[in-house]
Parts: sequence; C-alpha cells; structure tokens
Amino acid sequence: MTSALIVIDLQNDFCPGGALAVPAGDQIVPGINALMDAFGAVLLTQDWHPLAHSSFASSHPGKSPYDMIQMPYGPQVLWPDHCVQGSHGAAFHQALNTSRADLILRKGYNPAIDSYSAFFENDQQTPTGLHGYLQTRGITDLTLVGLATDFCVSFSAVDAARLGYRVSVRRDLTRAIDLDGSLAVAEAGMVAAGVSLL
Ligand code: VGL
Ligand code: ZN
Repeated sequence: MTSALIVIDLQNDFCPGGALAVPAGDQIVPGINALMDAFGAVLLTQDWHPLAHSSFASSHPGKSPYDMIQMPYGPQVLWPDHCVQGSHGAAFHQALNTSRADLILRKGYNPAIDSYSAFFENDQQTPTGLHGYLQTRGITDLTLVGLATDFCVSFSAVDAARLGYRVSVRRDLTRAIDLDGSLAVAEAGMVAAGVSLL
C-alpha cells in the first residue's frame, strides 16, 4: 500500500454559505467519498487558524479581504476571517466521510504565517510534519482533491512533487476561488512541477 488520497480543506467555511465560500465547493463531496474506497490510506487536512490570524484582513487596520500585503516571508493575500479553531466554519462539511481518515492534519495554526500547503507553511520552510508521516508509512503516490484548487490544493501538489512524490490532482473533485486568474496560474504551476492533472 503505497498510495494515499489527500482531501484538502473540505470545511464549511469553503462551502456555499461559508466565510470564504468556493463556488460549488460542496458538490465534490459525494465523489470524494466514493473515491476513498480505491485507496488504502485516506488523509484529511483542515485549515485551522487562531483568532486574529495574520492572514485575516481584519487583523490589518485599513485593509480589506482580497488585498495583498507584504509579509516577512513574501506576498500574502488577505482573507475574510475563516476556519477559526473550533468554530462551525472550521468543521468538515457534514456529508464528508471523515470516519475513513487515518490522519487529520491541521495547518495554519501559526499566528504569524499562513499555510496553504499541507507540507510547508507559506514561508516555504516551516514543515507541517506530513512529509515525515508519509515517508514513515512508505507512501509514494498521492492523489489530491478538495478546496481550493488554486490555493491549498495547488500549493500542496507542487510541494509534494518537489519532495519527490508521484502526484495527481483530480480536477473534477476540486473547485477554485479564481482570484484574478489564479486558477490558470495554479494549473500551469502544477504542470510545470510535474503534477498530473486528471
Ligand atoms: C485556503 C485561502 C485561505 C484554501 C485556505 O484552503 O485553499 N485558501 N486559507
Ligand atoms: Zn486559511
């Protein structure tokens, strides 16, 4: 068993009605549940921010959601408050089959650094521990699904490919935020990194 399904951030705040809703984000849940049976390992990630996280526009006086700012680690999009630790918005979509998960990996808990990728925070240096977990289990092949295609899914996929995993993204089981063409940029970046877009 060397392959894993990684379900990225299928949480209420990224679904219709949520604080950072991805259009039709909830529509991919049944297909993701159905895909779990094809994998020996199923992992879920959960965006998990403390109150007043530095990625929230509300933490930066005078700034609005979707503004860009310069952080010590580089440019950062400012978001509406979302996925606050323990909130309903941070909970998984109620229809997602969470019972099948071997591991739930939380990320974005560092107040000063956002974390789109499941492998590294946005400074591209601070590890989440996922690489060690996968290596220890001998997992070499990853299929990624979930939200959002152009942020957490693509950052995770590119990092995974750079770390040497064989990586596929099931485009039909992801949905995008698509800020100013971010989906096209993300897809080109994934292809350039050697990710298979299925
Ligand atoms: C995400 C923006 C902020 C994502 C998380 O899951 O794609 N996007 N936090
Ligand atoms: Zn977030």
